[in-house]
Amino acid sequence: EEGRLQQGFQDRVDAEEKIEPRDWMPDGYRRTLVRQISQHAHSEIVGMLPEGNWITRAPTLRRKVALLAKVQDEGGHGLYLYSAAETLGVSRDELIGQLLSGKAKYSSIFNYPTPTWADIGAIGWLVDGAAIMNQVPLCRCSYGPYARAMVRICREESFHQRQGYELMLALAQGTPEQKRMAQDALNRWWWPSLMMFGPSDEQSAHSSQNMAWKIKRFSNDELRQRFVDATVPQAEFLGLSIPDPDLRFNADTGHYEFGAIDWTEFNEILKGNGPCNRERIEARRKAWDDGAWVREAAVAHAAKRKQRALK
Ligand code: FAQ
Repeated sequence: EEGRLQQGFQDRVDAEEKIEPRDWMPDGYRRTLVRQISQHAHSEIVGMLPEGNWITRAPTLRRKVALLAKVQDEGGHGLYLYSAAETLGVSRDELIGQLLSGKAKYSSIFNYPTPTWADIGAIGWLVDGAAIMNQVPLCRCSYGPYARAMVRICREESFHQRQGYELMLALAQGTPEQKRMAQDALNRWWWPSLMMFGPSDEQSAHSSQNMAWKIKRFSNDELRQRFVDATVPQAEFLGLSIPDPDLRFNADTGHYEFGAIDWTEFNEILKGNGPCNRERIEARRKAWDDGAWVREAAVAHAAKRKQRALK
């Protein structure tokens, strides 16, 4: 019976049918989706912190409005993604508990600091750029609720990426000091952005199964290469240099070759030892505790309305 269900499930996936919440699915498929979607949701929510740091200090009203909208979009993405994860039978409280206890991961990239205004440009350009590269294929993910959430998220990420690139362009064409600031931000965000795509294909534990289930459509290394190929010409247009002495274009393959990634740094961040890991979790804990009265009030209000409706 189990074997027949498994086969029927895989046939549907192979036929590009969407799997919906009430459909039968293997336990492993459910588990990996809860893991990935909740990690993605946590990333959006923790990802509001590095940029939120600059909302009160944006240099102009125009920049402030754009940044405020971007950070608000990230909050929205987190909420859709928690809802998508809830369709798999976990509660939001449980997922948030896993983030706050350190059991659940969120993207390594959000454990780096944002000391200058140019970091806001670099995050939009590189971090959202990498996010789009990884997330556009997720719009075709076999799990319906996740795939549908990704469509709107990718449209918004695309606005975020342009906002960041335009900010970098303004700095790169500004005073020598502004240009130095832009270069410094690129130097600090380049390698962490490449790490966002996850471990190399040989090290990636989940890739082959996730590709068979059509959760993932491309491997970590394939997407990382596409990102490098798309981004190097953008850096050239800005007149900035990529901090990689080994970077070169291979005319035979049509791809850029790049230097070795420091996986020790990546693994340390995953273990909780990055520059801002503790600060990020502390900020989320405080937000959760400070929000307790809102959750209690919402529950009390819902109970009162129900009472009134019964009368
Ligand atoms: N950071 O076997 P794989 C955003 C973990 S964009 C931390 O290759 P998989 C938008 C992985 O979970 C960022 N951990 O795993 C934004 C696994 O650990 P586990 C979020 C990482 O799932 C922009 C282990 O390593 N985007 O938020 C990372 O097949 C600007 C082995 O890895 C998504 O989450 C990492 N970078 O592939 C917001 C996209 N990489 O769970 C604000 C959806 C890997 O076994 C501002 N996720 N790990 O303990 C995915 O596409 C996949 O989950 C991958 C990893 C590609 C991240």
